Amino acid sequence: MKRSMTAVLAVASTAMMFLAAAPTPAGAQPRLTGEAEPRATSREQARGNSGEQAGENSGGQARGNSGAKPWVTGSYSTGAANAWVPLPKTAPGAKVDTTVVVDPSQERQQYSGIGFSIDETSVSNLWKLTPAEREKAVKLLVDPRHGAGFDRFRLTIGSPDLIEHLPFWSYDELPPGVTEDFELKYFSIQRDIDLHMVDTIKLIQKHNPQATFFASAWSAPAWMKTNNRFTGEVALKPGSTTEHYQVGKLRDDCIDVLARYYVKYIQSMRQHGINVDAITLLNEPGMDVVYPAMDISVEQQQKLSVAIKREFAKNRLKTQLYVHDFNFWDWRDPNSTTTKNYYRIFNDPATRKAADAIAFHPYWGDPAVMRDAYQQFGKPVHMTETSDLNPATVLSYFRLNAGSYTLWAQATDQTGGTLHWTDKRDNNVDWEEVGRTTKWPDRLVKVNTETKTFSVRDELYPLGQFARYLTPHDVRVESSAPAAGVSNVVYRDGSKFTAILANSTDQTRNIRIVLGGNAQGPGGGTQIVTVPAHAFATYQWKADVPRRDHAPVLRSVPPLTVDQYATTQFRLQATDRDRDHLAYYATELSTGVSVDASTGVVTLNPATAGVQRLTFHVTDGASRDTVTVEVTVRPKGAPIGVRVEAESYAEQHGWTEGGANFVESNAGASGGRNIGWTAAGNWLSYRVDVARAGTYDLELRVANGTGAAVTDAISFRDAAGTKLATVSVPDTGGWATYQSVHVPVTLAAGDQLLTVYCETGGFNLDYLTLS
Ligand SMILES: [Ca+2]
Ligand SMILES: [Ca+2]
Repeated sequence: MKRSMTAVLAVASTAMMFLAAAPTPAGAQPRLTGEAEPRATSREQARGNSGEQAGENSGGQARGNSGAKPWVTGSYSTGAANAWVPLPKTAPGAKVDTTVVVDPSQERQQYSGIGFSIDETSVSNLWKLTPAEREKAVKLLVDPRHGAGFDRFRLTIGSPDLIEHLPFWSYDELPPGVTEDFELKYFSIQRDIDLHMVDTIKLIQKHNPQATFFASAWSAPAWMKTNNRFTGEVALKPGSTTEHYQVGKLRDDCIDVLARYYVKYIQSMRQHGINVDAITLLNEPGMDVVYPAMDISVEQQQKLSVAIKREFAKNRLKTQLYVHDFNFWDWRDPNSTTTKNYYRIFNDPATRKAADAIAFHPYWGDPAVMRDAYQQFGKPVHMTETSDLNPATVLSYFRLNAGSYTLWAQATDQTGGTLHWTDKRDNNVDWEEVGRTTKWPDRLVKVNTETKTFSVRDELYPLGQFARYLTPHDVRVESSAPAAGVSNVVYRDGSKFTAILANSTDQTRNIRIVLGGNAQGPGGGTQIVTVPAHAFATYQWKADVPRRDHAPVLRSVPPLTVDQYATTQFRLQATDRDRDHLAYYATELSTGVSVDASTGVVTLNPATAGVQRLTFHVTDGASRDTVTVEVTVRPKGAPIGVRVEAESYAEQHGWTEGGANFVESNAGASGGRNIGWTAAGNWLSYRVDVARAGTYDLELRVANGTGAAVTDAISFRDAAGTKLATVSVPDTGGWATYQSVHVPVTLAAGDQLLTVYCETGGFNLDYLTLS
């Protein structure tokens, strides 16, 4: 696991600076879908399941002016409404706000699920409900027709790092006097049965027969380890007073028996009717903590991977092996020399062959590592543990090729308690005290142990916009980058397309969907879909995919030099021998860059100075061509009234440039990024062009997850270092939950550097605006 936000702050405060318009088509017309059905039908077709119609999301929908059947079906959720609502009708003649380009010539990862962990704390809380209330909770979470349709679950092999009922346990606990058990005679999963883990899985299977399960161990049994201890043991690294390492290592002579231990677990679960279709090699190898954890070297990981696959084959198990199961940063970080660089396990061809997928956790590092690993090794990547409930994060991770998204430890009680988890590096920690004092409030499910009722967070509903509709038959296809406040991810199952669109703005957005160069909808290009403000909406429709013929060709674009915060345009030009309709798009766009899908006109209003390489594509739906344009942005001050992204700083002090992820990827932040890991004495400067001297309103967009307001956290200074204003940061309730604070500042005229100075740390900064 997972640093909780409190843990993140603790690390930060100890100054460990890592992180941790398309043309009207004359050609192919999309076919109309027959009925207004959601996933129920696709799942039944895909998985041979009988079923009923899903009533609550088969109404409404975008209809043609002719009054014909809807061409697109689906639903939307704003979260707060706590419902999956029929798609709104699009007003006739509505203005198109943006175009989503779908490129079926570019297939990416298969969808394999969204769900949560069957950890003992969560299970224990669910079993404090009455049977009827528990069933209601599970149904709301996993039923694809009447609930969110969660379908991917993480089981724990022995106890994980977080449980309600002590002690932590493995499945091979030895009686006094017995020191080893290479025959695994004492193997038993009885504790999982006694603690209702198996019962909970059965309940999930009842309400979602398509649910799938994978499993992770946090440690081998104590006797297989060099220090004969199941929980973690830490020591200071030689020569360091702050950095620790995990003392407990896997014994080299226990690699094979650990592989057989995994086999026995999978076989035991099968006896209960539970198919564990994948295991991870080990949760977070080498984590320097005192909860259950174990170190395995790169060489041991290689040998264990091969041993596991050998034992699986011997026992005719088709179970997959996910390697890594740790942070982005621990896999690889080109900007850091201290990462574990576990990607090195693939230097061994046998390990590369044994691994079916690479599993990631998000607590440290850059999520783009998933995309890079997917491209480099050609293997699926999965988010196997995360506490991030933000549906925007799910969408962005799926765009980075994650095949699944599994939440961690999502049910606590009304106080946020009932868990034993600590980041304290104390080998003799008082676990009873940890259990009394550790609180993880505001998880997805809150169980009130007094009233025996539950409540869920609003995020459940937008998360259902993915899980209710997608199946493992759906493969992601490439699609255009977020634009006009609307992001998207698109999947294809044969001729059926599923698009999830997220509108992060305060206004309704009307969106044209273009497949290749062809507008989607009856009548050809006249149809648009409408996404309400702050909604996640799912659209399904059927369309013919263009056949492969002649690829479009993009003309190269010479390098450009432009001014920061000034608007410049150029045009992409492509030809196609078949005269196909073409669409222009980019999969990633930096702030201030946009491309018109039909004309290929690129508009630059760069927020960041320096050299940028911009990559654009053109597609006819059957193939694509790509061009990269080098743009040099000359630094200029931001005019008054223009939003200045925190990450677009001119200079900074206090953070390690390139050595730490202080510029954090954050799907909820403006421009997709924020500045984090603030500490007293750090500063960021910004270039601002003040046309007229005067008093302006300074807006700072900040987040603070410490649980307390930070008084006088920031001073705003001019180029001479004079304090123009001091700003306090409120408790915003989370590190990704932003609020604006306003303060008046008096500025001289001219293009000048202004500084955001951290008087203290304890906040994230998204952007600032002077107006
Ligand atoms: Ca063509
Ligand atoms: Ca930002």
